[in-house]
Amino acid sequence: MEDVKLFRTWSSPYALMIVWALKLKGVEYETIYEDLANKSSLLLEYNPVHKKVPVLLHNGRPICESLVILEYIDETWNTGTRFLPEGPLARATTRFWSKFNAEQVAPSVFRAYVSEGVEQEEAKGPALQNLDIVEKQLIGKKFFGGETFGFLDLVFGWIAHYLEVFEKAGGIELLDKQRFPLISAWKDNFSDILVIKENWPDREKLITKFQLMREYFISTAAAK
Ligand SMILES: N[C@@H](CCC(=O)N[C@@H](CS)C(=O)NCC(=O)O)C(=O)O
Ligand SMILES: *[C@@H]1O[C@H](CO)[C@@H](O)[C@H](O)[C@H]1NC(C)=O
Ligand SMILES: *[C@@H]1O[C@H](CO)[C@@H](O)[C@H](O)[C@H]1NC(C)=O
Repeated sequence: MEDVKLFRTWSSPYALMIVWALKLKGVEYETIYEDLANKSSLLLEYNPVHKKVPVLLHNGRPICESLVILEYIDETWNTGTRFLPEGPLARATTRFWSKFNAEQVAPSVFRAYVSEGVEQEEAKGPALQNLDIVEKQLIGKKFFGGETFGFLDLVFGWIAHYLEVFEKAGGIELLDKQRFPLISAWKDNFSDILVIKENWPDREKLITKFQLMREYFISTAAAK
């Protein structure tokens, strides 16, 4: 008997990857929605180091950090859909791009969204250059893994929904169809997958949330 619980918030893109992964694997689980302004004692107990969502609880044991959780899910429920490719080299390549997303693509887009004025103009450069690199990864491919959906599609999945939210909430444009034709085509194919499209958080609600978050970041940065 499997006991699976997912600690998440409605808006976290990191937690959404885990929702997709569990649903794609057909794993039954219980959802626990956290209020990050008032974290539950269970969240603090299960993720004492980072105190963040997502946390996966499998038969009472916590697994933290979204990318670690993704690999755990792939190894634990390893029949049917596999997320990681076969073979050490393909896996190393997958982990390389996953790290590039976490360390460069996502932070550079976040900086462009959360800044303003001249600073924002400057921050757009690195974000666009990182997206150029992501674009090149799709040459000749339908998905980041090739013909079939895989680990990197989950990792870059935020680009299909949250990037537009960051653009709207931050008053910037990044994902131009002319400059990024392959990401744009991937976005359509990716968003067409039932499990993906059924679980997007409401776009307008996200924009409102990320606008407020941006105002908060800007006002606290100005106070320093
Ligand atoms: N590196 C973490 C990032 C997760 C993360 O940043 N979660 C945010 C919500 S989107 C959070 O729980 N923040 C709570 C806090 O920082 O206090 C992962 O990949 O799981
Ligand atoms: C914080 O959460 C606890 C339950 O986890 C609840 O009893 C309490 O009212 C909450 N406090 C605020 C300020 O929301
Ligand atoms: C999906 O992928 C195919 C290539 O397999 C591509 O031709 C197409 O433009 C993509 N987008 C949509 C919406 O089908």
